[in-house]
Amino acid sequence: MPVDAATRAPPGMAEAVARIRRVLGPSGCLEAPADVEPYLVDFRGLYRGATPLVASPASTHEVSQVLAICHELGVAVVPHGGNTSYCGGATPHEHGTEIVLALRRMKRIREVDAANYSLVAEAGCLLAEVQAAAEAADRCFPLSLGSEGSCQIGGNLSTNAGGLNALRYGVARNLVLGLEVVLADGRVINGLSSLRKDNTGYDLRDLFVGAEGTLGIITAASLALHPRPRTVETAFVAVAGLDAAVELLSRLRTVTGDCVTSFEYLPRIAVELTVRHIPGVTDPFDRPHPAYVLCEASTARRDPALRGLLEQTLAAALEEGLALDAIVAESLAQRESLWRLRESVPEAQKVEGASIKHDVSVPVSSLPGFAADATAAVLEIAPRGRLVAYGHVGDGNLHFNVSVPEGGSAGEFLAKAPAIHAAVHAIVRRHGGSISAEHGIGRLKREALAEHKALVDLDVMRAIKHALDPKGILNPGKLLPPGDAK
Ligand code: 2HG
Ligand code: ZN
Repeated sequence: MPVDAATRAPPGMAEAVARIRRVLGPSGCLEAPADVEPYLVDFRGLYRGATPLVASPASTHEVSQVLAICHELGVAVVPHGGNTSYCGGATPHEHGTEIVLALRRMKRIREVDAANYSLVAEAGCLLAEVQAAAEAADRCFPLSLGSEGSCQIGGNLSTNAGGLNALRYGVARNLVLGLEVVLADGRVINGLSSLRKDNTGYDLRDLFVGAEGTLGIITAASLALHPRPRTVETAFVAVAGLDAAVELLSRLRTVTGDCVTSFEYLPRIAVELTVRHIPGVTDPFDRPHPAYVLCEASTARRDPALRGLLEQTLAAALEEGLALDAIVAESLAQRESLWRLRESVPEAQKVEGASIKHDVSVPVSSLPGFAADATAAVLEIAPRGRLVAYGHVGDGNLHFNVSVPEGGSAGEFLAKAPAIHAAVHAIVRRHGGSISAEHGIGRLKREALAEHKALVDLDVMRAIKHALDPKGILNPGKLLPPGDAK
């Protein structure tokens, strides 16, 4: 009995809830409205769902039992991590015919193998806890996001999170060695290998990374660690725009021997909004500039020369007019305050009012051309819209966001969202880019996926979904386009 978009609970729901209660006991089941409430609304407040049960298994075996019950009775399951998704991927639908499966009680670091540069973490570990476990072994788990204190590693892998260090270390997918996954019918793939080399057929691990819980539930992961950086230098540089930023990135990568770890771009308005709305944030310079770059370079060596290389490159850039002003952080406190400025931009934009967001990527070399074309297209539709295009320029990922006009009506502005999305996404496509660089598809971008993915790709995705979840119980109505995976 596939659970489709019907608004009626499947006939097996009451029995499923009763059986799950017996398996998990009271500590693993939330049913009171006040307890369930935090699981019903997504991080951005775009969706409000309903559910009769939030099941929180404490072990892989319990996840397996819950899924076996749901599979048998045709009850849909919505996996839920730290609830920091931007696309509503972890929120149940309004009709209340799905149970939520929260991984928060699976929080053990099962193993740290310093010599193998790997660790095994359960899905409910916070990203910050994984980073801390690596650091305690004098290693580094380099995935880093603004939400690392609340997002969970299972969610990071299910959405293939990107974040602030992808330029140097890759995205979540590049940091996984193996996965333990519970399939729709409750069977467990025990793929927690910590090998770097294993050519024994199809790579099942990669199927589940970025699948947003539609193919299986990731319960634990074997993660690749890196040497801990011992020298870290952070610079904040004023530039004229994206052209200058891209040229500066190229120079810094060459001069430092590819030690650039982060390269984040902020237009002037992003600094203005954070200074206006986030207590304690100040403009690092004494006069305004059109745009800025927050750049970090690091190496696992103790290397006093790194700072010199950064300073020399910036001095030459200032001389040529490629950079307009620059500071290199003198202390940990200064470094942290620069990062606070950058990481507060989403919050500041939210406080400022309604916004229309795009999470896109194009080749780094195409960023200036893309941004010029997309800016013109947006301003044609919303002439007073305020462009807040910022982000991970080092890996070609721009959050091409538009804020409501100053003093303008949110309703009128948001009514233009479909036209703005269509225009921006068409330009992304022209520049060989992606309409979702790091936030995933979830519920929000299913229609856009249908428009922008090739038909053959969608066919293969559907075939995989059908093979792994023939009853369509895993996170229905997410990721695959409407009409596909119910
Ligand atoms: C970031 O890079 C996040 O700060 C959020 O991915 C982006 O709010 C956004 O659009
Ligand atoms: Zn981002």
